[in-house]
Amino acid sequence: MRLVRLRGPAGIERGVVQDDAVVTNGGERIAPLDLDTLALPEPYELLAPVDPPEVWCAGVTYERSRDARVGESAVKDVYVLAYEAPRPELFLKDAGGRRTVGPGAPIGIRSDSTWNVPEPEIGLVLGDYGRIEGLTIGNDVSSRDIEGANPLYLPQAKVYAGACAIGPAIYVPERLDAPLRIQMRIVGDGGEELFRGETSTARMRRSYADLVEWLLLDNPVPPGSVLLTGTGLVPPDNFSLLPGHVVEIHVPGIGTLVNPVVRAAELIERSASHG
Ligand code: DO4
Ligand code: MG
Repeated sequence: MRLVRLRGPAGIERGVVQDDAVVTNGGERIAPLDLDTLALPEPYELLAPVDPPEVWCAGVTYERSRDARVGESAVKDVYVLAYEAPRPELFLKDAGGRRTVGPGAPIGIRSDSTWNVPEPEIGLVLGDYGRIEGLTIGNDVSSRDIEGANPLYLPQAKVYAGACAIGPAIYVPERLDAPLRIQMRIVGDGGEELFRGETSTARMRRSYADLVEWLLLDNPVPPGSVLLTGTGLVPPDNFSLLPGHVVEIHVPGIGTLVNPVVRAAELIERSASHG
């Protein structure tokens, strides 16, 4: 089952994907829709499938991520230690939804960074008591040069306007432990393919349940929050996102999360001019 959230003439509604349509909670059938991106016809707008009060991220949960951080960082040991330790790396990515966007909306890159990257990750949508209600796709957009300069700069490398995208749907699988393929493509402003790669959650060192248990330990995470579970897909070190690029993250079963790239400062300017 795939659940979506949308804005239409009746306001914000929830719906379920059925064949080639979305059926809203009010019983309205919206078609046609793109079965992959779940883009809806006019005047409907697909939104992030949940409006999370908080977004948390786990880090260095894949060997590929550990190796990338060891390569970039002035302080290499912290990543090896966090990869191997029972306690995972967990950090707060967003609260109040100020930095999180939905499908089709622009993600941001920092003006003080020359090495900006997408991080395609599986997102756990949490209910009461940390129950995993479903899975979505997340993009933990990050600055690798700021992160690599000093681990204490992590919040600046990870938390800024447009640094997180989620969507297009919440997928409720029959079995949570079934491995998922994560594919990412980055396209240039002329439509040329700049990067294509694939990984699988089978390569994750930790289970979803373990990450949630650590996250909720002595920590009142509100229901509806999302936990991104770490990236296992890292573009080559000479690649950096630029305005005009488009990031497409595809997970069979969930769909494709597509987001164009703009300067984070532009997102701040836009929100200021909209009051
Ligand atoms: O401290 C590094 C962050 C790692 C991360 O975000 C990831 O592995 O996805
Ligand atoms: Mg990440």
